[in-house]
Amino acid sequence: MPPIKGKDPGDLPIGQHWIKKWPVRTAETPPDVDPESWTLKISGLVEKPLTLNFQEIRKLDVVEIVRDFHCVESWSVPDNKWKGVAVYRILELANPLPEARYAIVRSPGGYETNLLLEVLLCPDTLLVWEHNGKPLSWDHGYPLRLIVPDLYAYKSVKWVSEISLLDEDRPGFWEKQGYHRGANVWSGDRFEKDLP
Ligand SMILES: Nc1nc2c(c(=O)[nH]1)N[C@H]1C(S)=C(S)[C@@H](COP(=O)(O)O)O[C@H]1N2
Ligand SMILES: [Mo]
Repeated sequence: MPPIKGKDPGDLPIGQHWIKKWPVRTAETPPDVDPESWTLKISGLVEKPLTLNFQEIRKLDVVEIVRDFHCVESWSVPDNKWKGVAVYRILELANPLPEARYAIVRSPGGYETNLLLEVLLCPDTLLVWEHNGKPLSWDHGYPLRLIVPDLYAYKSVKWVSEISLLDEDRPGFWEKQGYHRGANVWSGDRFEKDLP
């Protein structure tokens, strides 16, 4: 596709191309859950484990960011407006213990990914329910999906139901199959074997 109007060529990470239509990529059977009874559990190495429902999450400070979305398969969707809450806002309610350094983020269907706690604490790491002014569709992770803009999209778990803090790094669904544990798009961290 030709360059997207208003985008600098430097906005595209190495090995990526822009696409217009946002595809759906789901490895598990999507969960069959009513959004109003949706809960998010914060577990593991926290002082106060907690469970919040969708309504309680929406009452936290709502933020909006506009960021590109990059899948490791090489497609990138430009300029997505995400609306949600910063994950750190939720984690600070649970109060992570000093030994917590890693996390596993899970969906009910068994998809999971590992993340550094410091990545979850970045202000741009969000749990979102709106995309470009409309509620996310169920296929894209409604009611709550993670967005980690600078990591490949396999880190952006759809239908997030649990964030568990750990003192060790455990690989998630794609990481067990050789995809990179860190997944930084700007350094092109696609596969573990790329490591020096
Ligand atoms: N729960 C869940 N989240 C997931 C996935 C998945 O299979 N299950 N796939 C990941 C991958 S590989 C990508 S590219 C993006 C795709 O998001 P989309 O389907 O909204 O485009 O979701 C990520 N989050
Ligand atoms: Mo992906």
